[in-house]
Amino acid sequence: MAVLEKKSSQHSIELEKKYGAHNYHPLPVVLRRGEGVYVWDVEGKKYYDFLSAYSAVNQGHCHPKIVGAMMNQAQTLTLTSRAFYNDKLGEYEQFATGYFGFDKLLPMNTGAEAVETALKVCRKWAYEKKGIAENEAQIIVCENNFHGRTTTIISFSNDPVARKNFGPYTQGFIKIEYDNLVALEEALESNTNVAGFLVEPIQGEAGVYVPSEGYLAKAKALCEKHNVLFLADEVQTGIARTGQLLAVDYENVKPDILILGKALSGGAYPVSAVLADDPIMEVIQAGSHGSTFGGNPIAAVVAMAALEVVRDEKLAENAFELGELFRAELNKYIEHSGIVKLVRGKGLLNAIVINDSEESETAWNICIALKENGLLAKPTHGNIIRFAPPLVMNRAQLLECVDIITKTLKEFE
Ligand code: IF1
Repeated sequence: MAVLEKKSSQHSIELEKKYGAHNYHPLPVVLRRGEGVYVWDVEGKKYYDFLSAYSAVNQGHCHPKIVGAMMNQAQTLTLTSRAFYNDKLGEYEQFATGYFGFDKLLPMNTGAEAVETALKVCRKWAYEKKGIAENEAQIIVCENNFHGRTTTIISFSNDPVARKNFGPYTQGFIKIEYDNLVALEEALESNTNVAGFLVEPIQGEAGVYVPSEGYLAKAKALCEKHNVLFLADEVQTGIARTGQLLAVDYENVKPDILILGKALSGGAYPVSAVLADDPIMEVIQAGSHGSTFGGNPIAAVVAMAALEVVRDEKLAENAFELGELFRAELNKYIEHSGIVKLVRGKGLLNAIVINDSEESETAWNICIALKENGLLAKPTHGNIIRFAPPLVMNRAQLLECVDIITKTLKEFE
């Protein structure tokens, strides 16, 4: 029997290069274990995880309560499809609708599926409740949005790499500038067929753009005035990431349609959801939407456990406090820095902007150096690095990470 070769990092990288589609350019690190705020590579080196799988692992890697729920259900009943009922979905829907304050939940699996579902619900509501002529509905979206990778979603993206050669593109979207209420009002007043406004409460991929104070509340009010649905994509900003349960909570905005994903499962399993009240969700009747895995019993118990962890471990409060500390500590460094222009974000969704071009390699090189120093982060653009650790981090760990980050940045001064 072949001696089990110790699988080196290089071996794993070469396998992916040879047998996997090259749809990512990962940082050259191969992870094999995660626990809480830490991950370990194949060679046993330990890192702080400052990406949290793009804010999916808010509850920390392999949280025992979440993994325990998943393992127990996996040995009992994994999937029935929705052709039959299962004994966990109704319980989860009752729990989650109460948790977020909506009448109904439509269960899906990935964030993009939930965004697509929300777009379908919005259009169907526009035709059947608002009375817009069929196939005429328009949905307003923001420049530099990121809502997923399906053909319809990239149809309203302005990222050339995400769009190129994937046409023909889905119609029915109006793009406006983010954080611009005048542009939103103009779009609402000059188009009678607007069904909805889809927005990220903080634009994550664009570089953690936090909109002006009051933007979300005023945008919701404009939508109400024009009988247009407000769709909040909280796939990345939700589940306590920004220091509130939802980023829209900072402005006491209740979306007409709420889109959740990622940390809804704590990163243990693909779970996403669309929540709305009855007057909107009732447009969905049997046969008009579905998914093989949507609402499966594992997803249901994992999501309930993940949400209980957020509540019981007060992760939103922790994210708020540690976020304030993180930005305050980084700003002390930035005052004397020649390369970092600013730090921005809310809670533990933050980014630093390097004074270099979007096309530069600087942010990447800094992330390589951070890796060498025991912290994993990834640039969103050539000059922006996102910092998003698991929300279970404690103050001492955060301060140690600030030291690693500032020490590494000084190497580039
Ligand atoms: C990639 C970005 C982050 C999202 C928002 C929906 C989705 C996402 C606000 C779709 C997903 C992921 C996708 C992943 C990298 C990551 C990402 F860089 F792509 F933009 F987080 F910022 N709405 N974001 O952020 O959810 O279908 O992936 O479950 O595609 O490279 P998904």
